[in-house]
Amino acid sequence: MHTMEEKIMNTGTIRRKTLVAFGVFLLFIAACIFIWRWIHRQPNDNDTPEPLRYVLNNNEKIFSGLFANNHMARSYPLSAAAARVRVNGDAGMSDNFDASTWKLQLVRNAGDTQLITLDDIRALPKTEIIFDFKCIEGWSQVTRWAGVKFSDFAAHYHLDSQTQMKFAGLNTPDKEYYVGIDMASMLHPQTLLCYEMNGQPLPMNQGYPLRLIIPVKYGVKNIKRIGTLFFGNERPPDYWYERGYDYYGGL
Ligand SMILES: Nc1nc2c(c(=O)[nH]1)N[C@H]1C(S)=C(S)[C@@H](COP(=O)(O)O)O[C@H]1N2
Ligand SMILES: [Mo]
Repeated sequence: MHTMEEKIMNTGTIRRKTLVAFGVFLLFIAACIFIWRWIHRQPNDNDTPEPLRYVLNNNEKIFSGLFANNHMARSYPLSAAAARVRVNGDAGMSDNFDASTWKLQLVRNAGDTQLITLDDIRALPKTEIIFDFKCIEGWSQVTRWAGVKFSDFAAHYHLDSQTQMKFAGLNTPDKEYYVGIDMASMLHPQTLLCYEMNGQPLPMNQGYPLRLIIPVKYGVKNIKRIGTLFFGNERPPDYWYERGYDYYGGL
């Protein structure tokens, strides 16, 4: 049996505990506001406050370290491939593009650009892949693509010194969209210079005549309508990196 006194004491204890809990909560909120303000008062690197950029750069180190060419993206049976493939992103996909005069500009060295036709590329060994294409916006879709492995292309065109470099850069013909890819990912056996989707030539809005399909990266790196391909040891400019995403965009 509780006496009246005990009950009053218990109510007091409860009230005190509630006040302490509420005080801790207020302190927590204040700390969050303080940290948030501090982050935003820091200098920016590439539009991202430095503390956040620091986290992104460290993620990059971890993921580029983990990455190896023996890690394969899962492939799927033909029956899993979507018939209606989602279209996303139209930077560099201007209407006034003249497909009839398109040639891939392969910059072998500064001032040494080789022009390559779609027929040249189609003549190389063809590889097909069905994989889960993942966009950073949160959707994914199992889709079917075909083209030449970049590694086969590089062997055919004797890009030996070029593939010793750290990065490949790819731009649309109008230079409105551009990506930089680390060479290990470029040479990955699932990375394609792709000219077919679902057994048909690429649709215009999906990058006709040639796009990159790189299953070890998020959608952003799968540049549609490649105009120029070049190589270097410095990171080439990258459209979504400039908008705050991590450079490697790996999965
Ligand atoms: N030229 C170009 N390529 C691009 C983009 C773009 O805006 N322009 N968007 C990227 C993004 S964010 C995604 S998810 C994929 C979408 O490819 P899809 O339209 O074939 O689905 O293309 C990538 N390649
Ligand atoms: Mo995307």
